[in-house]
Amino acid sequence: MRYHFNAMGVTHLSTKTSRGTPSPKTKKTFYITTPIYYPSDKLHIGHAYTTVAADAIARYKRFKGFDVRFLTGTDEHGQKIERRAKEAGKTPQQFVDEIVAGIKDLWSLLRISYDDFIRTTERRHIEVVQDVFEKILKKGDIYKSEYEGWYCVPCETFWLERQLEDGKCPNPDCRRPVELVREESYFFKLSKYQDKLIRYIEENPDFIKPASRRNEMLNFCKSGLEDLCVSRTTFNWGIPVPGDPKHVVYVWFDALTNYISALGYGRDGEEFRKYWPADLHLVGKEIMRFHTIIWPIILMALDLPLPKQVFGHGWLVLEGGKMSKSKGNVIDPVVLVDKYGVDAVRYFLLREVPFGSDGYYSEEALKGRINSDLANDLGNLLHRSLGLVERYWDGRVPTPQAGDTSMADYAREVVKKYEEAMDGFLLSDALTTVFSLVTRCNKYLDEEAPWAKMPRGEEAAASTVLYNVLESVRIVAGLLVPFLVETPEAIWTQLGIDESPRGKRWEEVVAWGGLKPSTRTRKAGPLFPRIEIRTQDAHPSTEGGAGEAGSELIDIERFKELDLRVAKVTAAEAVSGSKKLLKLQLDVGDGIGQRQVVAGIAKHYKPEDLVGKYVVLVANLKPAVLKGIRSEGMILAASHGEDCLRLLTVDGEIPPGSGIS
Ligand code: ME8
Repeated sequence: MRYHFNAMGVTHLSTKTSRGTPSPKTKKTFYITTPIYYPSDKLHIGHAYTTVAADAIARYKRFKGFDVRFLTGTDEHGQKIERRAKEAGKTPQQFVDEIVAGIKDLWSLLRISYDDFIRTTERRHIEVVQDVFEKILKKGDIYKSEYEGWYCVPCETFWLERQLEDGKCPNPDCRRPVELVREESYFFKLSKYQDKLIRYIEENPDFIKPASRRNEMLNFCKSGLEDLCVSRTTFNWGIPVPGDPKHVVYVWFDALTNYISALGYGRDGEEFRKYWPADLHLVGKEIMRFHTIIWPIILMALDLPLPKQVFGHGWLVLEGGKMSKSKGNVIDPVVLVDKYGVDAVRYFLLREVPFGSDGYYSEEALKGRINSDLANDLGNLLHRSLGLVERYWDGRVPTPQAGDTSMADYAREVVKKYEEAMDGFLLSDALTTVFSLVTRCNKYLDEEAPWAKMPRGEEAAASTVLYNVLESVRIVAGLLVPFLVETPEAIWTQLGIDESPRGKRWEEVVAWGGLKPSTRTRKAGPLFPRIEIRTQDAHPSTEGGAGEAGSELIDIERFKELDLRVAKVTAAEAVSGSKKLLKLQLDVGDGIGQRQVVAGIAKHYKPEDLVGKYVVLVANLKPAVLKGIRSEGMILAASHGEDCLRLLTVDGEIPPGSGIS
């Protein structure tokens, strides 16, 4: 299919309002874009990575009070799509319409908060591309000539003979055969702008990030830019060149223009004036060249300001290399969200890979993150602190006393570091910082052991500890707002806060002291249920079904989940009304402190025989209540039938709290 012109030819667009520097901005704006996706296949988890990252940044900026414009969309023209449609027995338009609908569904599943979705087959885009092409043509920076060279259809990229690798596409991830193209073409004078672009990159160190990609692009420019072929005549599925409709505009020239066509460049100009230049183009590293060389030169030719930053993130790869349909190793994000939930998938994508570098994807790593960070560290912290509130403070947030500011100071430091990371778009660093606060809280709770303070009558100190932990958790939920879409609300609800942190002012959410003492808490089920990691999952190549002996084995990682500690019995007494139970007080060293455990050993040990013994405690067992007495862990014993039971002890003295492995 080819776009038809009306009798008047190309629609001419008003440009009066769109030239030059936009008018001064009254409110802080933030314009962020993702690449526009090829609707040629179903999108995989690698594609989702770019968009989830952009979404987290957009949400953060909104939280900080910016007027955000977040754009994504689809790149629907070109030879690749035309061929795929033909193979599928569809017209290109039918073909892309179906896939685009699926892409939009995926973005709503992942809760991508885009403000606009541009399709390059929309009239609003086509008109702007034709206008841009014509303007540059009139200026003399596009000229007609003859192209003879190589073209890679899967990459939609022109290559010079000397760039090919063994006669094939030099893109290390493609290496497919290239096609010889000889046709009349329009060329864009990249060479004319080479020095200007080099100067610009050198004078604006933030324009290309991370720095390694900046050097790569600078070297590329310095090696000499060739004029770029910007039209094709051997297929139809594209935007016709104005006044010469046997040519269609080169798909990258067409696609890059989306960043301004979506703002109505050359039309009423309102949004364009407000949001251009873009604050951030977020793209994968393999398309940096298009975004930091071709796109800036198009903008220079139009006398428009350049985007403030192009950030090239790394790839999410599998052990066998990059995901691709041809390798048959694509991971479907829909399946993962279905299995693990949207927040777990979003968390994993943004936490696992240092933003900017490549990172490995595996389902084991995803499960590991869910279990260790979300279920154990965060979920358990909330659960056990609310458990203590229920047990000792009648389910109400305790009132802190002045004095212990250690957690408040720590939280303030975390907020500062988090802001620095987020402002540099270092998403995984920001999450690491948030979870350092979670870890600190768990440690603080263990060290301060409010459950031991209460029986000693140190209620004021215990209240302060609990308040500090709950307040830190409230702030943690706030800091997770850009990343997770359900969990921050769930945490605030359990803390008894009726509002959502989303939509509240940033300053208010992160300021220490937001949680009101006496608030009635609402402890609920775990935030993230632990995922069973079966041996077969960890070793997918292991043969054998679930019924075989091998499947009973656990791996070392699973064993390490047990926190086994040496504990010294400091007191023991019978539990009234029970013939089986003894109540023990244990010293578990400086790290964990005192623990009270109820053990079913009364038939085998007298209380006085136990004091001074070194026993083995499972320290990370969920607390339980036996005969109305709280038991914080379990001591291990060997048993043989009903009558024979022997406690596990250690062979000689060792400091209480020592780990057992
Ligand atoms: O390049 N890991 O579209 P696209 C991380 N239409 N990111 C990945 C990835 C992976 N395994 N696989 C893909 C295009 N991506 C053009 C863009 S913009 C004017 C035109 C990222 O659908 C990739 O790096 O091939 C890119 O940023 C995005 O998905 C879209 O890729």
